Amino acid sequence: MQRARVLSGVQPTGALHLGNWLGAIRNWVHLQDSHDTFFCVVDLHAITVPHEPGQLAADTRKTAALYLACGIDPARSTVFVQSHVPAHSELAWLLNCVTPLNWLERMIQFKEKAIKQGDQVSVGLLDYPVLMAADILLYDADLVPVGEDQKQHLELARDIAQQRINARFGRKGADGEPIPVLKVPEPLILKEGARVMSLTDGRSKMSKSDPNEGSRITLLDPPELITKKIKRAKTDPVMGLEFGNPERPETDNLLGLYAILSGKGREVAAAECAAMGWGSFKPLLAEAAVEALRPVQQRYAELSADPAELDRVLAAGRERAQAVAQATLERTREALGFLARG
Ligand code: AQP
Repeated sequence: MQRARVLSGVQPTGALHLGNWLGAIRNWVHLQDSHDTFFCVVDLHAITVPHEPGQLAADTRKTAALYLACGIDPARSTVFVQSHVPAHSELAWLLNCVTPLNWLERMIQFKEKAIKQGDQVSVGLLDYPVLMAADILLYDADLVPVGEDQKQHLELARDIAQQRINARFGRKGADGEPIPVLKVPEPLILKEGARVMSLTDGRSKMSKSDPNEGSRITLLDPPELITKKIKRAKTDPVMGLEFGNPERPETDNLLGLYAILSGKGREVAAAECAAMGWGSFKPLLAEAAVEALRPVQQRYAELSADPAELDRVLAAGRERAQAVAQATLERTREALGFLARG
């Protein structure tokens, strides 16, 4: 039986952190066993906010190398760079022309990011969810792993596919049943979808774009830096660590990180740390983080020493992705009535 196809990606907007790993990439690694997996580095999304041209290519390579270092296996997954497959931009244009503007104006992430940018906000930022719809729909993805923050965007992708393309441009088969142009994807809500919060504020998520580097642990931070960041992480004056106390978001976050990074799980970690003070807990968490990241950093160093290997992986991924994406694009062009390219 054919495996359900999954597509996901991360923007190369800076160094990947524990949130990207525990909330996304670590789950992708498990999905490889059971699904047909496509993972891209979404570099076209990275320029929807101001970016540094001298940094983009290096960050794109780094993100792809980190996918592999975290356990994404190119023999089982298609790993590629979004902008290497031009069909993403082309399908995004076709979808733009059928997507009502007010669907985009109500996207929460746009409103939040637009506030930060004031007059400088680009059309690209508004259009981000349409490009994301193109990313997903091009690969006939059955499932898209989504965190809380991306649910609204996936819903939009579903509405564009169903209401704006299939309902308007789909044909009927000989049996009278509609033949969809685009596959309507389902969200994949992961049981272990960890949401990692900032080290300096337990109520906001750990993020690449937070100007305070101390708010996140990146996957390539050396052990001394990890220890330093954890030492400085915000805590509270209460003795003993616990889960689920809304008054203690930082405690919940740090204990949650310890449970995952130590491999002990929530129950064991909570029992171990129930009476512990911060002075004992923080070195324990630092040790767990350093040990969990050690194999990722080792593999990353190996990959960095052999750039040709990453080039080969991305070239092969591009070829596989291109074949699937182009077929969907041509199907959509035909449904919309374009002259065939011959
Ligand atoms: N703190 C987090 N906890 C759990 N999951 C997270 N993800 C991001 N931050 C956390 C998940 O990582 C994937 C890729 O994210 P992205 O880089 O495409 O964009 P993002 O969600 O906007 O991540 P950042 O770090 O906050 O980036 P910037 O600062 O550039 O916007 C997604 O699956 C996301 O859920």
